[in-house]
Amino acid sequence: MKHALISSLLLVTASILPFSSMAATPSAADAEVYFVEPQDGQTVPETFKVVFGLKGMDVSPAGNNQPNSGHHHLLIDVDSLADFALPLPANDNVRHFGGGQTETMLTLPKGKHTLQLLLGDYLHIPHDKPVMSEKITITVK
Ligand SMILES: [Cu+2]
Repeated sequence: MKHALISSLLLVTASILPFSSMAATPSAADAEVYFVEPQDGQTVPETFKVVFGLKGMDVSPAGNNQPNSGHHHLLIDVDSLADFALPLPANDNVRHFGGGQTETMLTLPKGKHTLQLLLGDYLHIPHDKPVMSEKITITVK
């Protein structure tokens, strides 16, 4: 009985919420995320510095719902993301910088790797439209 009441309340709540409230955080039209370093095609040592650049929006920590802002995610050897409407996974290939960091030291095994930056909103969800860098290729020697 209690269960039925809760689920009907949830149904009502879901149906009265406007669809737009489920939509992703808008990005700024001129927003751009890019690598300050390394450069595309660069050869780097096993541990190297990665510096994130952002124009047109502000960096703010995860959990901080501030308009026109987000935090960096570094995608390592990621070909494609499953779903831009969901919070980004956190794993070795998808690194979150929820503290609002704009650089990191990265250690990767020798060989070729791709790097790409993707801004996420306060809930780690890519913006609409996504603010994503070029995918760069580096060689770790
Ligand atoms: Cu995140």
